[in-house]
Amino acid sequence: MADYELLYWSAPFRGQFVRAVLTFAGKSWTEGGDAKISQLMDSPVEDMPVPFMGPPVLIDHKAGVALAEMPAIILYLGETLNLMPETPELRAMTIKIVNDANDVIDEITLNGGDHMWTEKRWRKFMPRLAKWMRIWEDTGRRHGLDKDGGQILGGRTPGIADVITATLWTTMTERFSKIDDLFEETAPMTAALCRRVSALPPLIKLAETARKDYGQAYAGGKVGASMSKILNDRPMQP
Ligand SMILES: N[C@@H](CCC(=O)N[C@@H](CS)C(=O)NCC(=O)O)C(=O)O
Repeated sequence: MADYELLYWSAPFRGQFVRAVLTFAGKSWTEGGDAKISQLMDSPVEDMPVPFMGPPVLIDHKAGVALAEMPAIILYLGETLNLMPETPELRAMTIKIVNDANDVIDEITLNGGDHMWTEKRWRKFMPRLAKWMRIWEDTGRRHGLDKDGGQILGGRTPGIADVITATLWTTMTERFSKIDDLFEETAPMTAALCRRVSALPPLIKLAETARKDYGQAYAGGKVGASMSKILNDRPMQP
């Protein structure tokens, strides 16, 4: 039996952070699929594996634990799989980065589709997205990151904060050329870190699986389509 069951839509978006950490830790999981998620969301909260509003939900079969809220899931995996840094400060910084990543993906999907992207909205949002990128770049700079090496929070080898960083930016930059251009220009050290971490064999395989299973999709629904329309000005990776 797989170690875990992940309930997340058939798209990368928020679920990809959980998939990436599981993959990085060498863990196996099954996916419940879209129909099961919809059915659970429609069921009484008393019948849910954990009371939740929206996925991801992770079920750890062996421990008999179910969790929702992406940052809580990442914290649980980090703690139980011994992937968290040693000091309280770096553990807190790791979770800060996870929450920042969650904020960025909410903003880039205009809160899950409250509005659709237009050229005008994108131009207005660009400085704010660049500021997010500078937040990553300066976090790395303060921890000794450079273009040729280092991690976002220091240390000798990549940890959860690096996997979350690479998942956030690589899933977007591979699919949206305007984000890619802005990222390379604004946060070159973080971009280089993302390339190094995304080149780890398990993460290469995960990205290939995502492309095979979800195609060019990043997030579902109409907002996903409006992102593809407005945030791309050159053909992206097949
Ligand atoms: N804060 C939650 C957000 C969960 C969430 O918004 N999930 C989305 C998919 S990414 C969903 O399908 N929500 C359905 C809903 O809220 O009705 C987290 O970090 O996990």
